[in-house]
Parts: sequence; C-alpha cells; structure tokens
Amino acid sequence: MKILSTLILLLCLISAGAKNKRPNIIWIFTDDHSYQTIGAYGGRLQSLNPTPNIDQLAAEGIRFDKCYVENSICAPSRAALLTGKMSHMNGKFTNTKKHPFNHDQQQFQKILRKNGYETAMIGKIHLDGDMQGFNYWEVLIGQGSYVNPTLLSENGKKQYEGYTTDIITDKSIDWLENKRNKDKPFMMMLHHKAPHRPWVPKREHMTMYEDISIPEPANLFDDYATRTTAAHGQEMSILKDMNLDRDLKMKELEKEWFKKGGIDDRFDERRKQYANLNLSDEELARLKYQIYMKDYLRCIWSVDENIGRVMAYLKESGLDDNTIVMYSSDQGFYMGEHGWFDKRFMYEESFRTPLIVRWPGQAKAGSVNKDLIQNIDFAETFLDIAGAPIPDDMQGKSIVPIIKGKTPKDWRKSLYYHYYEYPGAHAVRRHEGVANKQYKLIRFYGEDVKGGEEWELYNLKKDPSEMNNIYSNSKIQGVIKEMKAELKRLKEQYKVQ
Ligand code: SGN
Ligand code: CA
Repeated sequence: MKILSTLILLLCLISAGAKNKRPNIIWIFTDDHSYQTIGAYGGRLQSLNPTPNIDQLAAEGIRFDKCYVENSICAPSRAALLTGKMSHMNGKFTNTKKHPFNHDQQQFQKILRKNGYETAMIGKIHLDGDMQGFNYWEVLIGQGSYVNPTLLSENGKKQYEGYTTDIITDKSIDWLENKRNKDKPFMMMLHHKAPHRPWVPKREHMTMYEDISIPEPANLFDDYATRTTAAHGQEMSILKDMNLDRDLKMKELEKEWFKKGGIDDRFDERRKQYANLNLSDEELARLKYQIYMKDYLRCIWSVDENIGRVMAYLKESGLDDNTIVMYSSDQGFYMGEHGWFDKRFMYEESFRTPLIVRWPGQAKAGSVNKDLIQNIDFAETFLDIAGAPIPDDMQGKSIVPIIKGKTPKDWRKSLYYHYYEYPGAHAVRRHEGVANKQYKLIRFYGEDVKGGEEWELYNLKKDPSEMNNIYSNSKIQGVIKEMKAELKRLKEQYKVQ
C-alpha cells in the first residue's frame, strides 16, 4: 500500500514537473506597424536603426518574411487572431458597429485557460464589450488614446496618467510580476496602440530624426496609370488626405499635454514652416511625408524601448529561457509607397505584416523563413505550443513545425484575402483576391467600381512594388485562368459564401 501511494505521488510530481515545463507565451502586438520600419526587415530605413530591441528578437529567433493578414483592418484582424477564423466565419467583417464581435464564440484563449494556462490581455483589442477567456484583462476603449488613456477591465473604467505605450508595458510587467498565478504557464497578450494614426510621439522623443531626411520610396508620386478605379478613388493620399490639425499636429501642439514640459523649438519650427510656406504639390507631399514618417518612427521608438524593458524583466526574473516572445502587428501600413498612408488594400505593404518569434532552444537564432503564413494561423499556433486541443473549425494551421525549422510538405501555396469596409474611411473599394509567391490576382467589386467588377494581376517577382497591372496582357491569360481557379478553390476551402 505504502509503495503504491509513493508511486502515485511520484507520478503526480513527474506530471506536475512536465506541466511546468510548458512554455510561456508573450504575444506583443502593435497597431499598424509596417515591416518597412523594422530594422531587421532591411529596406530603405534600415540605416536609421529604428528598432534595436525588435531586431534583437530577430537575431535571437526567426523572422517571417511572408506573413499576411486575411483582411487588412484593425478589429477584423484581431477577431481572426482570437478565433483562428476569417472574417466571414467569425462575423467581424469591418471595424464598424454594423458588425459587432460576438465574444461568446470559440476563441483560443478560452481553450488555453481550460488547459491550464494563465491568460492575460492588456492594451488595444478594438472589439467592443467584455473580454472572455482571460484571467486578467485591461483594454483600451475602441481606438484608445496616446496619452492619459482610459482602460476598461472587469472592474470598470479607469484613467491613467502618462504615455500609453509605457503604461501598457508597466501593466504587463506588473501582471507578470504580481498578478498571475505563478504555478501555471502563462499566455500574455501585450497590445500597443502605437503607431496608429495620429502618430503622437512621447514628448521625450519629439525631436528624434529632426535633422535628417527620411529616404522616400521610389513610388511616392505614383500616378496609378495601369490600376483600376480603386487605386484612383482611395482617400489615403499623403498629399490630399493627411490633415494639418491632427496628423501634422498643428492644433495638437496647442494642447496642454504637448505644452507640458515645453516643446522643442525645432519641432515647432517644422510645423510653422508647413503653415507659412507656399509650396507646390510635390514639395508639400515631400514635407508631409517627412513629418509623418518622423512622428511614426518616434512612436515606434517608444514601442521598441518598451520591448527592451519586457525582455530585461524576463531575463532578471529568470523567465526568458522558457518564454516564447512573438512580435507582430494587426496589419502592415503604407510609408509613402503609392503616395499613401493607411492600409486596407491587398497590395503588399498592407497585406503583409511583420512576424518575429524568439523561442530559445527551438527557433534557430537569426533564421529567416519565407513560407506563406497568415494571421488565421496564430490561434492554432498558441494552442499547439501549449499542447491543447485544436478545434477542427479553426481555419489556419499551427506554425510550430515551421518555427522549429521543419515546414510540412503540404504547407499552403496560396493565400485568400477579403476586404469589406466600403463605403468607409479612406474609401478603399471592397475586394478579394488570391496570391502565391509569384502572382497576385485581385477582384474589386461593388457599385463604385467600373462595371461592378474590376480585376488586377501582378507579377510579384518582376514587379514587387505592384506598379504594373498586367490583367489585360494577352500573353498571360493562362495565368489568369489558373489564378481564378485557385481563387475558387480557396473560397470553397474557407467556406466563403
Ligand atoms: C481611424 C483613422 C483612420 C484609420 C481607422 C482604422 N482616422 O478612423 O485613418 O484607417 O481609424 O484604423 S483618425 O483620423 O481617427 O485617426 S484601425 O487600425 O483601427 O483599423
Ligand atoms: Ca490597425
């Protein structure tokens, strides 16, 4: 009898030990952070060294170069993140109240929690209503604000004083240190508001980059010559749609928060220049581009600094070896490419999103992967990491084998995309499409496109900036046929009505 009970105790201890070994996950998510402004992704801004701490994650982990979203807009992207399903399956088609998020539906964090994980969600989620499946949640309301944010939790609303990127990090570290049940593995979602429009930097960073000129993209003055109605009809032009008051901070500068502590004179000068000069369209676009990029990069600097704080905390507390840190954004963003800011289009800059994973002992340090990953894969990945069951109706695939360097033979060769928010902000027409590593076929549709339907095709290998729509080129009709067949196949696979 004694031997038996000792044996049972031993088994319990072994199994508890094994459970403790399940890795922790920290998912750091930003709002609108383009891969173009991450040092580790290279590109025209690399020499500015804009993100040393994110770059460090990439140096110690794996960088994904072909990670995409299924609907390039905030709340739908977050709904896909939690559910592992595309918009037409999770019901969150747009940012608007017309499509409320149903919190009662299946979400990965509910399953993780049932399977022994402590779960937390801190920061921007942009899904109205109370969160479910989190032991702890404290979220910005809607878009939230850059300064003195109000956060909503189970205990109601509370306002905090300070810069939101710092506050979200403070709260996350506080949860790690003081609020979680330390006997369990954890999954923490640390979601920044930054660098979302109107790109308000922390006061201390307001003069960074002031004396330099940010390199322009080659297609800042794109005339959309080969493109359909959608590219001509958008309202996300730096020249025409970026406003003086909020975006370029002419009025913001008058606000108490900006004034507190004093504004650096040079920063103020920039704005005065803009107001007083009689500029040509080209000069104006260039000046707006510089102001926009600098404010955006300053917001990123705060994000990056705070990632450094989280990593320092993990090290100090001995958590870093068994904690996976993942970095991504809800979609990409235009940094002047095609003359734009914002997202929504299936063109590369907004369709693609950054993804970096640091998993000590599993992800090879400094490795780069080019498999087609999509944001519907994240939920399944978290469940797989935890050894929790993955429901059949989730629509992505766990990328755990890929993180470990072993891409499954049957990994996807093409991606489906669908954007729905029209009429809406920035006037991007509804569209869906299919992309593989060589071609991208896009179908714009609805009453405000010519004939109710217009198509574009790009050869991504020859034309990575998507300047040349070759849909009407008679020589590639075979490719169009194949891509249309693939679009049909994907719609069946994903059950698109
Ligand atoms: C706000 C912004 C838009 C932005 C949407 C959606 N305008 O409406 O530029 O596209 O949010 O962004 S602002 O003048 O209010 O800043 S999302 O990230 O939430 O999808
Ligand atoms: Ca966003």
